Amino acid sequence: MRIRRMTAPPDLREYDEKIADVLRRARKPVVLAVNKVDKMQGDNPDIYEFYSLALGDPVPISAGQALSLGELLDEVVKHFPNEQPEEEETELIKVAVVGKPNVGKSSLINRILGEERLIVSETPGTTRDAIDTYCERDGKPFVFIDTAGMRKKSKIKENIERYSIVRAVAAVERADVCLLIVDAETGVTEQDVKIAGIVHEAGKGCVITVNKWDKVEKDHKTMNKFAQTIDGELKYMTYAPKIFISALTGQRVGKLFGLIDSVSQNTALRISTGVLNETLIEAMAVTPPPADRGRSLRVYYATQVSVKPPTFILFVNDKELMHFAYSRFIENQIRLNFGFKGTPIHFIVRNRDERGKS
Ligand SMILES: Nc1nc2c(ncn2[C@@H]2O[C@H](COP(=O)(O)OP(=O)(O)OP(=O)(O)O)[C@@H](O)[C@H]2O)c(=O)[nH]1
Ligand SMILES: [Mg+2]
Repeated sequence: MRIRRMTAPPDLREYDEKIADVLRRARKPVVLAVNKVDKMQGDNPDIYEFYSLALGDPVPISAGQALSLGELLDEVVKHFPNEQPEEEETELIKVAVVGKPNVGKSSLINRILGEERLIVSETPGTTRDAIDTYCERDGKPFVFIDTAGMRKKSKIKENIERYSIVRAVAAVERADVCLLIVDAETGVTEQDVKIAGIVHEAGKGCVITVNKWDKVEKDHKTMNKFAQTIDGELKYMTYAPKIFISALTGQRVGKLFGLIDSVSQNTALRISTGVLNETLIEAMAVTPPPADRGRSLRVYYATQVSVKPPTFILFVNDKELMHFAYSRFIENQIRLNFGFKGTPIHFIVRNRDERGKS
């Protein structure tokens, strides 16, 4: 806002022109207020000369007599950006499709898109680059990232393959949810365990997607048995939902979206401190921590500090007493009560006297 005195001596007028010049060049909205106009009624021929500043219509005011200040503010407010609450933008869900070579990663994305956009071949190692494809489902935007099949490191001879792996790992880093594609014919292999480890360590949501289900001879028990075997092989990832699909026939491919969406939401789930503590106090009263050389762990207080992945701080009497089995117990209690299907959960354990530090 520029306020100009009504009666300015000639040298000050020159000064006004200089300022007006700067303001015009700044290309910012300007409201030109002409001050010391002590008579608001009727025509005010004196303010016309201020049009020459080329800063728009001058607004006559009197600061001394508090005249027309409301009008001035109205002019100022007209330049404010429209503050209408923005429609909540649906967040893009980034999905990395990972798995060993030839499990059907590119086939699956093609099936999702309903077109043969990505190259599919029986030759393992067909896809070399991570490729992003955008699609919408029920108004929700998704990006699927096709990645190069990850092989055992020892077998990687060529640099080009090593870089494909680096890019696949980078795709995991970028993703909200990973589809870990497992071959129904071969079951979970050592290689799958390694790839699952990468996804888990990265703290990403995961859906275990068993592909080529069309190739398996099955009865009503096959799926459950398969799921149990996966849980046995991928012990640290039992939180991940499993789905049995065929990229070839399209079986259950449509169901992936709902699953991805719910896992993505779970990665960002927040539990209020009150409810969390109530739940933990109750669970720990029923199953107290075991004593270690006469001393028992005490958890005083828990609070969720972040999401993606959901991370909890536990304040305890002595963190040395927090053993794996008991942190597993706490994790299971949290999952039992609040869900978190498909996302890893992290814990930070602190001694109570560390509270407030760092
Ligand atoms: N029977 C059957 N074959 C499939 C299915 N999905 C993929 N295939 C076949 O498996 C082979 C490999 O498929 P791709 O989609 O190229 O596999 P990929 O995981 O992208 O492989 P890389 O890019 O080499 O890592 C192709 O011959 C596909 O036709 C499926 O659900 N059922
Ligand atoms: Mg491929």
